[in-house]
Amino acid sequence: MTKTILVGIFPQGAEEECLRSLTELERLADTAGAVTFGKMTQMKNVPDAATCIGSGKLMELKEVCQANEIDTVIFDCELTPAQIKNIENEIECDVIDRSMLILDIFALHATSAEGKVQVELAQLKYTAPRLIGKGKDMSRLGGGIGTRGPGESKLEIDRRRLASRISFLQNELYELEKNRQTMRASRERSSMPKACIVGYTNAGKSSLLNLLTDAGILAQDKLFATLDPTTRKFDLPSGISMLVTDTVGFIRKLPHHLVHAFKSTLEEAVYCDFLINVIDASDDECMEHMMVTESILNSLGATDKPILYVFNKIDKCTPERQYDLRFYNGGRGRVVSISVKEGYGYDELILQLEALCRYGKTREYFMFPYSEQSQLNALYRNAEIISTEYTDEGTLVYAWVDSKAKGMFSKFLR
Ligand SMILES: Nc1nc2c(ncn2[C@@H]2O[C@H](COP(=O)(O)OP(=O)(O)OP(=O)(O)O)[C@@H](O)[C@H]2O)c(=O)[nH]1
Ligand SMILES: [Mg+2]
Repeated sequence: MTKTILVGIFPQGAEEECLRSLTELERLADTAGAVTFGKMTQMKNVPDAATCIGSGKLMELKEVCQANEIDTVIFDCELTPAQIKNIENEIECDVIDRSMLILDIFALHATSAEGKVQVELAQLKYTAPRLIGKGKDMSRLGGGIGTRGPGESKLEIDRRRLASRISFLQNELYELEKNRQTMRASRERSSMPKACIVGYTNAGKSSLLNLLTDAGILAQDKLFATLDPTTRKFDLPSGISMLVTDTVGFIRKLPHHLVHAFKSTLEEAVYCDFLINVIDASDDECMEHMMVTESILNSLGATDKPILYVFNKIDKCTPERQYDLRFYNGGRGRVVSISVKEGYGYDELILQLEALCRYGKTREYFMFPYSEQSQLNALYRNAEIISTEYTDEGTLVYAWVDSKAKGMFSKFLR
């Protein structure tokens, strides 16, 4: 077990936020297999250019580390390669930052070829320069927390090989992205409504897809359990079939390189008809989590879509919290409270999903003369049929259609 100390700095007046962020960092460390020995904070409006924290605090950190045999110190803010080197020289134990830790967890959890390439690419761009900066014997690195490579392989760091490995992986990723685009294009062609489950990490996104479709995705009380998107068909009771995609979760201060490397995965949220934003309502910081999610969706360009806010884990909420949630109006979306674990709120969830599947659609009558059978079949593929009646004139169909289908069959409109 790696023994760590967590360090955070905060500008004047932001101590509480800093402590909350450190609590989350502790969960990240735990997910990566480290135990947190203690936390240290310092009020500093501007980080020290050389060592992030001030020199007095650094001495204090050194003493604590040496007295307690600390293996790794994790900083909650981003550190430059030079800062890492300077701090390590002073305190004589490994130093990593929050981004390196997150990348480490991603490396541990990546399973698909695409996921592994995405993680390694982000690590080579972010972590590797920071490890090289340490100026240690590189062959000895690559075992501890913050320095693990995707899957079984260890992150190899060698300045000479870095550039060529990056360009190799970029080509590799380009090929894999083409695959993803082909899959996406075939989904686009189907007329089924497409929803993407988004939200903060550990909110219960995978559990929700499992509940709806028996997808069998690994859902656990760990951050970033899911990295690879999974899409499943879900048949609503009314007969509408929809496609639901579960994706990687979000977190505050998500490393920039990770967002960039995971762009094609994250873009699942862009190529859907509506979003299902799952929120852990039992978490005291759920409103903050919603803001983080919103801002990442913003940066991906996915904010123009209808959205369903799903407050999950209601079973763990106090009655007061449950009461408050009833009055949350969702800003730009619909709201439903559920407990995936207890099955609470399922019927309401289904009603909301049905409404969203019909978002932007209208109910129309079409009359198809018996000579236009092939057109009638085409309508069946592109609409949700409510009723069909055979009259003297032809087949009278009543259906939910979107504007595209309405245009396609406009000459049969009644
Ligand atoms: N009490 C309670 N726990 C839940 C509920 N829904 C999910 N969980 C638990 O929350 C944890 C996280 O669930 P996941 O489905 O893995 O969450 P996720 O959003 O997919 O998380 P990542 O993929 O790691 O981002 C698991 O331990 C679930 O068992 C719920 O309604 N109530
Ligand atoms: Mg998940």
